[in-house]
Amino acid sequence: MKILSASVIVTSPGRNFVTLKIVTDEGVYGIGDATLNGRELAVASYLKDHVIPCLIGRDPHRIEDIWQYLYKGAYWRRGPVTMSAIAAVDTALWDIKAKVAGLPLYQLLGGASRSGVMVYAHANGRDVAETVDRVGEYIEKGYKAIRAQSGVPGLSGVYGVAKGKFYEPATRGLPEESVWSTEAYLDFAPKLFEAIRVKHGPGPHLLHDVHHRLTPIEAARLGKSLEPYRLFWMEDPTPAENQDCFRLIRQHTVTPIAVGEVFNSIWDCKDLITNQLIDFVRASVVHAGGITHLRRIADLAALYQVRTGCHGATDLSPVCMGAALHFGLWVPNFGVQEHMAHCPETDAVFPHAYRFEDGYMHPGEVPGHGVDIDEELAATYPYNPAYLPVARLADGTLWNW
Ligand code: CS2
Ligand code: MG
Repeated sequence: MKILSASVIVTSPGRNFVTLKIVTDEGVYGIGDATLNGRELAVASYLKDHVIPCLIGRDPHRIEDIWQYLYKGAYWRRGPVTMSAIAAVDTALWDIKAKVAGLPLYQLLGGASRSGVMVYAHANGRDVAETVDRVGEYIEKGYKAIRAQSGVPGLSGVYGVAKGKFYEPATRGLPEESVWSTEAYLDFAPKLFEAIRVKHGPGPHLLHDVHHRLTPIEAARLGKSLEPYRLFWMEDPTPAENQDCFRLIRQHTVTPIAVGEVFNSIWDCKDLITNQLIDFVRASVVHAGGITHLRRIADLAALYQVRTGCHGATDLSPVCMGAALHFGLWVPNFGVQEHMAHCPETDAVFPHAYRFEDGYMHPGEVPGHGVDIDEELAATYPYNPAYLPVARLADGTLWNW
């Protein structure tokens, strides 16, 4: 079998997505997600102009060799654009291999380690009361794990709080700017989780995304102040460039820490994992080099009892979600999978076999990763530039969004 052709499909059903389609000379094809929010066209070009010419004529079954070829052969290793492009190729090749084998992808990874993949939903509200109600709505829907994000009094445009029903971070046109205040947030956050526990009790797993906003000592303070509410995790408390700073957070709090959605390779995770500075690694199929590389990250994490908590926001396409659910059904050190539901337009462009049931998702039993793309429908949604927001402090200082 040989790779006959490959194409990049850019579409915008509700939001922008980039998908790679690889077709073999035996008519079997595979697809992979290559969406990098706010920088989509950079990956599309990387694939179209640099990667696809190198794929034609190769044996699609040699997934590992092609992965190494694209990683080492690029000379310029790592980084979000390169690793998202490699991820798209890798995911498409695993899709092909599983289709040829006539098996759902998780069977090729080693079979199911559980009956379903526990997922967490996004409950967000303009204030405590609204957020507490949203949490209740998701409990009603069967979710066992819920992330809670609320508006903070005195702050407009806080991360994770929807303008409408559903939260979508990227906005059309140039980046929106919002003003951030750590003081207002630090005093407020414990009150939110106290209210949720008072209303909904000790049952639900509660998660919170700090979204890189705090300094290490502020993150330590937050973690400590949230301990009474036994969070499942506190996510991205501080930017993870200087990873030694997590030692300071660990010194002060036992609130579990999740990091890694912006990570692109095992090298970004290694020190946090081997020094027991995080409890969950959030690297995803699409941004961390595909199934082939994410397995390596998970295997390293398992040695340190660090569990997976893969990123699954709406800017990761249903193709990524499908692959992530196969990965989540297999991976021995599974923690939880993020599930931010896509809009109906997106779901129509990406028909899929995965389903939600009582707080768990299952990738389905069809051969491959179970997600397809309707190219005709996709073509009716042209690309529409959109950017992630920017945050500034009250004095205008550029801050971490
Ligand atoms: C967030 C994301 O879901 C999350 O955990 O951190 O919504 C993130 O802001 C977006 O994926 C960025 O594109
Ligand atoms: Mg996050």
